[in-house]
Amino acid sequence: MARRAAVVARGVGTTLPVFVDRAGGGVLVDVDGNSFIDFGSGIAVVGVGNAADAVVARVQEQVARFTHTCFMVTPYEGYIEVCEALNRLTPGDHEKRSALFNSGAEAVENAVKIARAHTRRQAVVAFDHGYHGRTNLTMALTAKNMPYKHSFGPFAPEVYRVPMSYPFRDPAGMTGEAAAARAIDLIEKQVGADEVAAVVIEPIQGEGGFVVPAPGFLPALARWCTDNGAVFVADEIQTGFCRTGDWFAFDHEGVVPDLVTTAKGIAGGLPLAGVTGRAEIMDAAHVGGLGGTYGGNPVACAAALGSIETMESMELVERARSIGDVMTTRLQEMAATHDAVGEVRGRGAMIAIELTRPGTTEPDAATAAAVAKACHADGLVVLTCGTYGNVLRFLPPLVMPDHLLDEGLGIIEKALASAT
Ligand code: PLZ
Repeated sequence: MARRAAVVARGVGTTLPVFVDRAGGGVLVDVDGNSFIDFGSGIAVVGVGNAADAVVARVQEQVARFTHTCFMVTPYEGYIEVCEALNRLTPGDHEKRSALFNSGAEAVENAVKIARAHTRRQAVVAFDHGYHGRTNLTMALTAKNMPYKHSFGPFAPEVYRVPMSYPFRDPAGMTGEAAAARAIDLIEKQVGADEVAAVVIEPIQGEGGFVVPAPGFLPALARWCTDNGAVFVADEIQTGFCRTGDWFAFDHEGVVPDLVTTAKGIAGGLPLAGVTGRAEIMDAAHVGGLGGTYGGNPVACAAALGSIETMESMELVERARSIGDVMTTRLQEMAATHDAVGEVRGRGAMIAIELTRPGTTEPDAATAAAVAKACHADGLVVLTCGTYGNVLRFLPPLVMPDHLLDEGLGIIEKALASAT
């Protein structure tokens, strides 16, 4: 840590001062030999594990053949295979195209470029509590000032924010349709229906606090986009690739987005991201308008193919559902005895607890931090999130065995008891 402080910019944070030596099967082992149960998956990345056999084998084979040519200069088959997989697995059976990039933020930026080229409009609508990245345009799309935006402006123009459906904090009984009408009214009055190029939304918000919108919210927004010629962009960067108990969270809603952004879980830990969507929208960008030196790097594509193969062969969609059942049951039991737990929510292996002052919805970030710290000290990696910093989120690798899941939940229970 002293060497880190001497050479790494302080803006790059650290959740745990633990240096990893090896990792796999839901366990991180540090350089001192301590082991940690991993309920973070490197922020929802290593669903298939930190070194899945098929990922390792394909990466080793590819890295020995060639590491790079630049797909825009001389293409290679792996990129095509990843696009075929994305077009097959993302929601909807319409004709699709994909393009590959390096990071989630870059995918979101490109989705906006494509939507603008297609619609010849400029305005982009994003949501309260939304998170889309740390580049200039995606900072503008991201809601939370600290730590993501503070002192980093000015931000990209033509970005408008409207209210999310947040059942725990919305007026009691507000339906998804009513929450959508609230957002749509603002869009129509303040932005103008025929100015909107894209509506960008996470189906379940990640950094914003694992906010699951009320049923009906996402379909109503998607319908509005269709009726008004706006591109409906699903940011599935945190929710995608089996995490929520479907290949993509939008599958659950029965909603087919126009464009889908993916990253994180796509490639078993290697940097890769994608934009996938309707052929006529994707192809609106002119030849040469999309790309980047490393986008769809061959080693990252090999990792993605190994990762997707693992998800299919190990049936990780089903596994995410059963992890979700186990976590939700145990956490609801804890909520019944610890009144600091205001809500247990999420879907599949993407579950969180929101901590509040007992009997209220007043956020309690201090207790969330204390519970997280107690978990860390006891050998469990957990992450906090949420606009108010009061949400503890649990994202175990989908390959984690039941006994470790159980042990991790036991650590949370103990930490809740000691911190409250
Ligand atoms: N969209 C929905 O969750 C990344 C951010 C971690 P990148 N979330 C983790 C941090 O503090 O930087 C994310 C996301 C959603 C976009 C992104 C951005 O993906 O690969 O981090 O650029």
